[in-house]
Amino acid sequence: MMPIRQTWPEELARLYREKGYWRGETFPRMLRERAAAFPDRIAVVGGEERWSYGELHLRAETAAAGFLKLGLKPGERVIVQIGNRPEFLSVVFGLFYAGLIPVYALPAHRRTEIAHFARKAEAAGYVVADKGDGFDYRVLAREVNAEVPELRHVVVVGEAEEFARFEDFAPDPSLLPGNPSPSDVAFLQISGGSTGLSKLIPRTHDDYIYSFRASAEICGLDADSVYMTALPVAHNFPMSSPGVFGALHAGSCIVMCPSPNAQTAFALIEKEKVTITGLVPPLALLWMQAAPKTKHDLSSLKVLQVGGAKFMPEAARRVRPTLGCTLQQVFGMAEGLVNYTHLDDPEDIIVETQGRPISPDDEVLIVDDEGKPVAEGESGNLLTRGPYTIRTYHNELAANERSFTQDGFYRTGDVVRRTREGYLVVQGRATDHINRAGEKVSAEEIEDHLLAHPQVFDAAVVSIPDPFLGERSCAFIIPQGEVPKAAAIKAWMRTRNVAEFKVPDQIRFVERFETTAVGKISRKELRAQLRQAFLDAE
Ligand code: J2J
Repeated sequence: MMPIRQTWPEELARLYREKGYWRGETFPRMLRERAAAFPDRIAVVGGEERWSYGELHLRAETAAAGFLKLGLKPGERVIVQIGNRPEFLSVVFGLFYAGLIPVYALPAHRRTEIAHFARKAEAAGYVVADKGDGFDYRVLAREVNAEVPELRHVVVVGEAEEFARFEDFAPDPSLLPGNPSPSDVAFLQISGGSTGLSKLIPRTHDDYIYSFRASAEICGLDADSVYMTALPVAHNFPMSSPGVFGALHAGSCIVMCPSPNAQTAFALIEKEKVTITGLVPPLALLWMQAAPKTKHDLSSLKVLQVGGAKFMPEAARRVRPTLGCTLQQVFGMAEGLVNYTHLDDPEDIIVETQGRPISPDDEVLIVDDEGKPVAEGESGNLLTRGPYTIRTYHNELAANERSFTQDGFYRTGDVVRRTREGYLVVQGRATDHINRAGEKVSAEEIEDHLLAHPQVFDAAVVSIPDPFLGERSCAFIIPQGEVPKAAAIKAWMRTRNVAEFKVPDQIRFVERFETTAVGKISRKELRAQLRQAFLDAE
């Protein structure tokens, strides 16, 4: 089994400790300390469940013993695919307590993605909830198991059928290992996958806990806060910015909202007196549309965070008048760097920028295509390094070469400019992916699937501006032989067992790709040309 590491140069690690960013906290210690300090305070609410900090801790201990009794060994990797319910936390903290390494999959992922994570992480276990959103995850688990037999243990929350049942786990404190080291990798997060398949992002206890502890402070979380997750909790944003982990760190209450739909969410905001939640821009638009007509009392909501994709200033300006709360823009990435507008910033900064970095030691470089810093205020490629930004992906030699500079800066792929006040404004991006309502879809990954179709000679997938989604995907296809139906291509994508958000929104058949340039052009230029031609024709 390949070890998983994430390290920073020694002198920087020392600096990050000296400055108090890395405090030697670990996930197991964090929950144990809180459960001891305020056992009866409510930690998480969802469905019929309402667990105190003490209860979450006991459930996590039981889970940990169960995982180890099954035969999983500390250090092994376990894929977790559970939607917004309290068991997400008992499973994940159970894994932390057992010294196991969670790999966070999204509920939308299907066989292709899960099998890929299983192989890359060399995972030994897979935990799912029986059903979610009408989909049966046990069927998926069977398929993945058949494809990757090394995934020895499947655990199901709910009706387990032939698999191990999570609810049957029994406590056994004698099985639990000691505390991990704060510099150990705690889990693997999933990258947006800007080129090809999603990559695995190793985050350490020290670095990640710093990012959400500081986030919780910036977002004003305390014991009286009620943080609701409406986006899928496995996403880095609702997990850590400040997310469910930031909420636990601050001793707040978490509300697991099963769907981001305005009616469901508004009812929960009223019932649980939610004070803060986070959305992607399209959902924020829907909530603003629904708010004036709702019968629910939303007055407890103090902060609406919006991030994951660019929130347009015209829409951003409407948040306060429509929802009666402060907008907070969040520009972050699972690889590290997170920027926030601050709650007391002037309205123009809140509306027009994507915030500033969490840490005084987040290094931000804005460079041209040759790597030279641009003039102050000009836009360029955003490079960053700092106390919670990774230096490497797991098990990705080629991607690591591309994604990090020699001196350890992460190439975000985003094009930004910095205002005089030090706030970043996202202007666009340099990499070829589609940011579809905050879900990142790699053009290359979709093209690979399309090229496997017998009637597809060539394919190029591009992002098209969309008034609601922000961007949608359009696949340009040069057919081979008889021209297939667009619906047949979409149906084909579904047989590839990928997340539904990767199915192209639009299909265009073309005879050839126009290339005005002499000789070969790059895929990137080709995609840019097709996109422009599409827009010109609109
Ligand atoms: C424009 N683009 C944005 C924003 C992310 C907090 C919030 C979001 C994420 C996230 C996250 C954007 N405006 N406000 O992990 O902790 C685009 C950028 C970025 C990419 C990262 C968090 N907020 N983006 O979205 O790993 O292109 O993380 O590089 O999914 O989303 O995507 P992801």
